[in-house]
Amino acid sequence: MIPDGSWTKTGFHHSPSPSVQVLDRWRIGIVVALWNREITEELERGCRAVLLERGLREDQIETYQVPGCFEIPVASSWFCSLKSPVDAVIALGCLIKGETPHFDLIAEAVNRGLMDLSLREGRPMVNGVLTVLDTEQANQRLGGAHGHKGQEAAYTALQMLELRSQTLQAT
Ligand code: RBF
Repeated sequence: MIPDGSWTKTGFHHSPSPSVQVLDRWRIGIVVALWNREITEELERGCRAVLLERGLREDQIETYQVPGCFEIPVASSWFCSLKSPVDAVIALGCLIKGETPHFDLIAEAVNRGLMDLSLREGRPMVNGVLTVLDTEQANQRLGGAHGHKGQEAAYTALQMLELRSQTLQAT
């Protein structure tokens, strides 16, 4: 079930109700890594479900699949250099520490890549990459004790786009 706006351990996920005209114009890119595919498929499913439930159409959401998390930043930059760039990117992936010796390096590279891109482009790059010790911890973040990180990533993108619409109106 998709939660309505609520407090979770990780913060407040509100459900913006943007005006139809604003909502109609938004385009969101999802970059999903295929390593630990069963997990990332569920992240994407939950993410898309929230976006559609909040009123976006399928044609406003596009997904790029990349091999692993390390490739997420460059594919995100491709979304920004389209003739008609997306308004926000949602990055989804899963890094499992026990199986990834250079876990910290990849996690840091993805974080920095997304942040640099976000500031350069002035667009939200939502970090929905799970960094966990094992698959059990990942599953707890797919609708278990720690919420659903794919859904939360979608709420974050919507919240940032709503804020962006307000700031544009104010300038
Ligand atoms: N990519 C992930 O998205 N999650 C992982 O847990 C992960 N573990 C990896 C472990 C090793 C030993 C290697 C070499 C790569 C791993 N990758 C993982 C893939 C990485 O993000 C990237 O796709 C490749 O390194 C190719 O650039």
